[in-house]
Amino acid sequence: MVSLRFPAATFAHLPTPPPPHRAAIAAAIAAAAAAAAAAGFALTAKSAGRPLPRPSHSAPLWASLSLADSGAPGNVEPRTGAAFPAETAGGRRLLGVGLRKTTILGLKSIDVYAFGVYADDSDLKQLRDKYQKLPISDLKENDELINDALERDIRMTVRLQIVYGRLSIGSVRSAFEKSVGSRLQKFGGSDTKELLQSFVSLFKDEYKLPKGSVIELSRESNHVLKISIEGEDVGSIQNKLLCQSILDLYIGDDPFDKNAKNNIQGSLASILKA
Ligand code: DAO
Ligand code: DAO
Repeated sequence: MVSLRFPAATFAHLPTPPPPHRAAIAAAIAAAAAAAAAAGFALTAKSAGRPLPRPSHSAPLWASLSLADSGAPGNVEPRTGAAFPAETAGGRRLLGVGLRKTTILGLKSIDVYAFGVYADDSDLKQLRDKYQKLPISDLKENDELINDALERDIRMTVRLQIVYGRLSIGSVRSAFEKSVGSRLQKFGGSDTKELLQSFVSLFKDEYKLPKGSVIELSRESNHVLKISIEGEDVGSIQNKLLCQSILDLYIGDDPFDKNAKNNIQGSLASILKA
């Protein structure tokens, strides 16, 4: 049985006439709230009156996260130059960065987004009792360690920076149905179609994801998946399977970027041995 709930979706009143992209997000969030209500989820749209953060792409691409801001050189995804902060706002530590590509029309390869995977150090310590005794070389290859990271109540964030300049919401929906859908089936079996459909129906056409946009997919305590676009919460859902399925795309056994997965697992191993 899958439980689906949207405890909070946030949109803020804008203090000044907003850039078109942000206005579209606010409108889309309102529409998503209505859709969720119609579909029977508990979703509360709270008009907080707090100013929205500055859109990062009003500056040139990547300028808001310069190398100087983001610490060690390992924080730049080398093929795209996308820079990732060493920590998220919530203090989660960067474990590794990578690239999500796809092919269009069966032949042309495109870079869709760069990503960084983060985890909460204190939550990772749950895994120490089980793994600290193993040599680091084992931990770097240990599939059970990854399964535990995917399944346990460990706060993690995947931060996406859009690289592809012509991303439509329709293509995000169908990519999500395919990638996340296959993982939901892998972990959850048959009754996951409805969960997936309800979830992707919240990705409204009004959202815009221009090059440079930052999306965060966060697993909060108790398996709550929280999504934000440009620092604004767009909704959350408590669902263990969905959290696990999304993280599996990046660190599971058939990841988008194998090299990134190896680096992430290497960082996990070092943290557990420290
Ligand atoms: O323009 O036809 C096209 C190709 C678009 C490919 C899109 C892949 C989308 C991947 C998900 C992005 C999630 C932010
Ligand atoms: O790369 O296949 C993939 C999965 C990417 C997950 C992207 C989730 C995007 C959620 C925000 C959409 C808002 C329109």
